[in-house]
Amino acid sequence: MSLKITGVRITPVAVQDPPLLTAIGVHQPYALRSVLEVETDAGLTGIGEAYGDDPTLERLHRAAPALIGLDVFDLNSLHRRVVGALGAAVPTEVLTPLVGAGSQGKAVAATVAAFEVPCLDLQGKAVGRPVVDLLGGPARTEVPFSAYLFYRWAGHPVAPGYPEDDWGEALDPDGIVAQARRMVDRYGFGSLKLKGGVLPPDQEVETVFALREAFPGRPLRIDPNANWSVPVALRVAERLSGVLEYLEDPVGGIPQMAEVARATDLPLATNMCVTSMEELPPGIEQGAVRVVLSDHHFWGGLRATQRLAAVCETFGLGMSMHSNTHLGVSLAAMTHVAAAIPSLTYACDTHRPWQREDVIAPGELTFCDGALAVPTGPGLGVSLDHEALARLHAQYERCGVRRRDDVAAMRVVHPDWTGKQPRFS
Ligand code: GKR
Ligand code: MG
Repeated sequence: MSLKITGVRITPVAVQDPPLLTAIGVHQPYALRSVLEVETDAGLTGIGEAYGDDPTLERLHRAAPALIGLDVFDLNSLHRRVVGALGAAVPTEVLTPLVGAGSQGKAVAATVAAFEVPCLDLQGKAVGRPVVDLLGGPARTEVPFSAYLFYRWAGHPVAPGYPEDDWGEALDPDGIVAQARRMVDRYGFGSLKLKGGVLPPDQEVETVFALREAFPGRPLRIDPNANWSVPVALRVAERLSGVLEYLEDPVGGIPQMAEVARATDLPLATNMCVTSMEELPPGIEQGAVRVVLSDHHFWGGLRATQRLAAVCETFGLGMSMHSNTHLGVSLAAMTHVAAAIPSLTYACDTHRPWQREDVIAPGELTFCDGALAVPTGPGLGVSLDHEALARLHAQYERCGVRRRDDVAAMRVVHPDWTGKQPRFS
């Protein structure tokens, strides 16, 4: 059966996003994603999801024409064609500094990943099997996710009329415990992750203690996205020794992470200092991390995430999964690949509970006891809701946001805000 690409549609969308506070600022009222539809001569269409910021869109549009005629089973050629189309002057800007530094390799990997997922969706649709089966079959039939807790404001400081959510403010331990309670009651999450690097570190430690008291026995994590100096990280690590499942990116850079790692018994995890194949050797040699958070969006796709898993297993590193704001197509892809990696034993991150809008048909992916059942339908096992896609594309056209910029969003309230890191030293 011929299954050659005849067309690619890239639709940028904007989704409402709450005012979640981060190490460098605050989320904008809209987060950007793009939805990919890859058409074939067999009449089948494969779907995928990528970031929707301008640099990503530029890379996707540069690569797309080179994919016409590609057999969707020929994923090695997909890689070669993307490299050829992007050329040496590939824009290397990353979505946010919260996922580490940009590089040419990472830009290529992100572009390959964006098109690999629809190709795998198409392969699955062609043979009538779910993507997890194309990746070697399920090591688990359900994938556990963690509750992703954020300090946050009740509403965005924007023009009246913006439809705020009803989660309310969370700026202290009680607020975060209440948020966690709601996440746990609603979705059943077992592990809890606190996005830190926002308040003075000792206050964030108090929040972790409050979570431990409110949810005894549940695995806890904190992730200040490299907003602490080494001395601050060492002090926090001492206070949280024995309390955390892992400490994520306390400081920036492989040598600094290695310095902290040498001084604590807490496992350090990262989605900032080891985020690409070329960062693995120095990260491993220097002993900077014990857990790598994978993310198929920037590691090069679902198969590259499996290659990452092989390296992690070889060197005794654990694996978890990172998330930015995303929609249901990515959630399906994350679930398939997590299910296919036996050593990915930590509950995965997901921003999904923070989104009220989606591009997939309602009710297709539902958390039950904190986990998602791996879709069993052909391909990704989810389908696009074209009306929703059109609505969210219109929202993209209207909203004017074209890049993620937590610093600019914070300047609306604090005009002198720089977002410079590390803020706490
Ligand atoms: O979306 O605010 C956010 C997150 O902080 C995200 O950008 C990070 O990359 O969740 C991520 C992380 O674990 O570092
Ligand atoms: Mg992180």
